[in-house]
Amino acid sequence: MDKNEYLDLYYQMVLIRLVEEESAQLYQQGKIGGFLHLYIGQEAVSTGLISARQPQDRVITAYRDHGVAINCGISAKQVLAELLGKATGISKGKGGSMHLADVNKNFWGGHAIVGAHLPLAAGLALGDLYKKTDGVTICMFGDGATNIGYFHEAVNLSKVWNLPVLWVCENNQYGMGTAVERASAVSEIRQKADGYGIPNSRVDGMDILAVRKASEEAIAAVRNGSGPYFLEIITYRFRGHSMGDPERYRRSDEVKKWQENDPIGIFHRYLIEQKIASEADLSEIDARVEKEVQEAVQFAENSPEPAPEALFENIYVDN
Ligand SMILES: Cc1ncc(C[n+]2csc(CCOP(=O)(O)OP(=O)(O)O)c2C)c(N)n1
Ligand SMILES: [Mg+2]
Repeated sequence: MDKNEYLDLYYQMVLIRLVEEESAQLYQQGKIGGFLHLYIGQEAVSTGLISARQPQDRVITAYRDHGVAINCGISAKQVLAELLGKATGISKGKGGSMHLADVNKNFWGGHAIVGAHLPLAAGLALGDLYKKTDGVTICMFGDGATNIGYFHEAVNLSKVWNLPVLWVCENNQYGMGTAVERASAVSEIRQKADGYGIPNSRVDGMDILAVRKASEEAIAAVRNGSGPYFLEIITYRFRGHSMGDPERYRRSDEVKKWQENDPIGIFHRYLIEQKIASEADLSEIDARVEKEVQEAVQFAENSPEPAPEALFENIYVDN
């Protein structure tokens, strides 16, 4: 990677962090309806993973989707406007936090039902196999999703049909208030892939370069026709499951310990220590992101609500 590529990864992670911090404030001001699940702490996962994809590779995820959308090229403006339910949002203000999507950027959403997008990912991958493209479907989901029936059905079928899909489990240690060891029969989630004969590995999700390298290798293997691959990425959500979570299920010293391993801080130190970037380079990015996010908030707040007629639009696909 050249210097600009390193700096771009840093930029994307800081952008996600600030968009999420702003979202939390907007939520507390009552400007965002419904649930809001923040990605703070997990930025290195999607930034490293999606930096390894080619444009023909599809990305699909669950409801913790703001960061994933940004990594797929959706702007902070379009994300924040969507969170505020505005017509200028990426889903025209009708999807909200859990339903960001832009098929033109090969980002297939944001899905609210735990595990339900895994069969969709299998279907997308089947489409690519059928049409003989060399696209890989990258399907991201949480540790909790791996205890759901849909997970097992989709993962099994992916091996039976040798689908070009990369299964990516973001193991952030909890599904709502339930710790992994209380809900999963195996502590290493990747072991579930063994049951379906799918090659798998586990990587530190606080180290963006480790995520990127593992993702590049996994995507290349899938693209080369060897069938599905399963990557477990170890991470932690620094905030509650969603806004308003009293977090009675975990100790504050546990949260603090993980926060000392902040993926942005780790990468910042690495860039300085390796003399890839200077403090001035990184401060310039921090300032640029701050400005970009403030402009995005203004844009979202000043944008119009969807018109009443919009209720009847985007119901059916026009062919
Ligand atoms: C089928 C279904 N069951 C239950 C829920 C309620 N629910 C929402 S998020 C969640 C936890 C999922 O945890 P995980 O997959 O680890 O994702 P994370 O929130 O940690 O990113 C649950 C049980 C749901 N949305 N869908
Ligand atoms: Mg989880």
